[in-house]
Amino acid sequence: MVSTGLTKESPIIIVGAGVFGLSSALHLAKAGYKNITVFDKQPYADNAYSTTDGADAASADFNKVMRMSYGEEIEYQRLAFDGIKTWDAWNKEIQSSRPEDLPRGLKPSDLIWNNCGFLRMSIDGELSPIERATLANLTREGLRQTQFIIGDPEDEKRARSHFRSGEWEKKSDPFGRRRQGKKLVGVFDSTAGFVEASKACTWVMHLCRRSGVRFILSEKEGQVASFIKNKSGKTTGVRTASCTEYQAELVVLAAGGWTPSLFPAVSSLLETTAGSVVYFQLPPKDQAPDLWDKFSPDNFPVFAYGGWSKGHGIGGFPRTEDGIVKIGYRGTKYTNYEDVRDPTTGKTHRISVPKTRYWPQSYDPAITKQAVDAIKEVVKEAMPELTAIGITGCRNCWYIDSLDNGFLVDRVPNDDGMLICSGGSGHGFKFLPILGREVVKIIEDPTAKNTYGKLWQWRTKDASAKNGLEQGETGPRNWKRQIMATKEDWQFRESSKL
Ligand SMILES: Cc1cc2nc3c(=O)[nH]c(=O)nc-3n(C[C@H](O)[C@H](O)[C@H](O)COP(=O)(O)OP(=O)(O)OC[C@H]3O[C@@H](n4cnc5c(N)ncnc54)[C@H](O)[C@@H]3O)c2cc1C
Ligand SMILES: *[C@@H]1O[C@H](CO)[C@@H](O)[C@H](O)[C@H]1NC(C)=O
Ligand SMILES: *[C@@H]1O[C@H](CO)[C@@H](O)[C@H](O)[C@H]1NC(C)=O
Ligand SMILES: CC(=O)N[C@H]1CO[C@H](CO)[C@@H](O)[C@@H]1O
Repeated sequence: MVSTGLTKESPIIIVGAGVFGLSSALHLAKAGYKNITVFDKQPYADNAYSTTDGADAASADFNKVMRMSYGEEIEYQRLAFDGIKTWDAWNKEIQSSRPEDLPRGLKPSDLIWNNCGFLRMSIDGELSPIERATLANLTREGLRQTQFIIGDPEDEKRARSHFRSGEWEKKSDPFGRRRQGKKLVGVFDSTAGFVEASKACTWVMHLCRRSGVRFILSEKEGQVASFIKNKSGKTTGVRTASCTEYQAELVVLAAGGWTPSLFPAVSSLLETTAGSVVYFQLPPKDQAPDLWDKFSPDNFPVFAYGGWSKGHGIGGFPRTEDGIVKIGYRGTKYTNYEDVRDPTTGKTHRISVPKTRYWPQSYDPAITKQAVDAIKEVVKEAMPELTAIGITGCRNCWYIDSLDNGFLVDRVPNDDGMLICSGGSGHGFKFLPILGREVVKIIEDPTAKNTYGKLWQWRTKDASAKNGLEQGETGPRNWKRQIMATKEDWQFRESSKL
C-alpha cells in the first residue's frame, strides 16, 4: 500500500454537503478519521434541505428514483444492492426513534426509502437493448425473479402471487392502457422505488454529526471561495467567503453542479446541465380523495415513460405526503455558459454553471417550452386527471455530468491535496449509504485502483465517450437559445376551456 501521508488525525475538509460529500464524510468517520469538517454555503441545519426554503442542490428534493437495475453496468448494480441493506436499516432506525431524537425535518413515520416498484414502459412496443441487458445481468446474479416482464405469461403468473391482491393490476398498468385497448410493453422492477431525498440527507447529516463530523453551514463561513496551495501546487486548505483560512491535509471537492465553477480545470471532464422538473399539486385530500388514493405509493409506481433515455425521457413519482406529483424531463439537459474566474488562479473560463431559483440571485424559475410540451403530451395521454389541475410549479435541477456518465472520484493529477468527488450524472442519489465506502478506499490507496477506483478515475476526452460535453456553448443544448415556457404554457387548454 502506498503511503498517502494521511493519518486518522489528519484534518480533512469536504466541500459540499450533498450526497457525495455526506457519504464521504460518514464513511471517513466510520473508518476512524477524527478531524473531518464539511463546508456548505447552504444553511442545511435550518432549512433541512427543503427546496421550498432555499435549498437548490441536486440532492435536495422530494424524491429520487431508487433502482438496482443498471443495464450492462454490473458494478453499479452491485453497489446499489449493497446500499439497499443500509436503506432498509435506516428506515427501521428512524421508525424506532423517539421524535425528540430525530433531527429537524424528520419524524418517526417517515419512510426515507419506499419500495413501491418501478415501471419502465417501452413506447415503441419492444423491450429496449438496455432492458434486455439488465435482465441478462440480473439473471446472472440470480435476481431475475425480482423483475416482471409485462405480458409474459410466466412473469404475470409469478406477479399475481408476489403482490397483494389488486396491487399488480394497478402498479403494472397505472395509466389504464389495457382498459383502453392500448399496447402495454415494459418491465416492472420490484426491487426499486424512490427515496425521499431531502429527508435522507437530513438523516445522514445527523449520522455524521453523531460520528463526530463537524459542519460549517452558511453563506459566509460555509462557502468556500478559493483553495490554498503551497509552492509546489499542492492544495493545503480552503479560504471561505468570509476570508477565514482552514488548513487540511486533504480537500475533498464535492460541490455537485458547482464543482467546475470552483475548480475550472475539471470542466474538460465534467459539465453542469439542467434537468427540467414540474409539479402538480393535488387539491386538498378531502376534496380529491380519489386522486390522493390513485397516486399514493401504495397504488402507483415510479415510472419511466418510454425509458429514461429513449422516447420522451419522461419519468415520474407517486404523490408526496403533501400531495405533490413530480414529473421530470431528461430528453435534453441544458447548459448555461458564463464567464467564470478561477478563484485560485485568477484565469477566466467559459463554462456551464447552475442557475437556480435561489442562485446566484433569486428569480421565478422557468423551464423550457420543449420540456413542458413533452411533459404535457404524456400527461394528456396517460394522466388526464392532472390536466384540470395544470402544472403548479417547476424547477431546474442541476446535474453534473461526466464524459461517460460514470462518477469522478480521484485525486487531481499533480495535486494530491485535492480529491474530486463528483460527476453524479443524474444517478448518484441512490448510493448515499454506500458511495463513501469506495471513496475511503480510493483516498487510502490512490494507486492500487480497485473496481470503483478504476471506474471513477480521472479520465480524458477520447474519440468514444463524450456525452455531449464536446458541444460547448454553440451546441443545441445551450439554454440561452431555448424558448422558455410561460405560466400560460403550464395550463392544458382543452381542459381550461371546459
Ligand atoms: C433532475 C435530476 C434528477 C435526478 N434523479 C435521480 C434519480 O432519480 N436517482 C438517483 O439516484 N439520482 C438522481 N439524480 C442524481 C443525484 O441527485 C446526484 O447524483 C446527487 O444528488 C449529486 O450529489 P452531489 O453531492 O454531487 O451534488 P449536490 O447535491 O448538488 O451538492 C453539492 C453541494 O455543494 C454545495 N456547494 C456548492 N458550492 C459550494 C461552495 N463554494 N462552498 C461550499 N459548498 C458549496 C451546494 O450548496 C450543495 O449542497 C438526479 C439529479 C438531477 C439533477
Ligand atoms: C483539526 O485540524 C485543524 C487544522 O490542522 C486543527 O486546527 C484542529 O485543532 C484539529 N482538531 C482536532 C480536534 O484535532
Ligand atoms: C507542499 O506540500 C507537500 C506535501 O505536504 C510537500 O511535500 C512539499 O514539499 C510542499 N511544498 C512546499 C514548497 O512547501
Ligand atoms: C449478459 C451480460 O453478462 N451482460 C453484461 C453484464 O455486465 C458486464 C459488465 O460487467 C457486461 O460486459 C455484460 O455484457
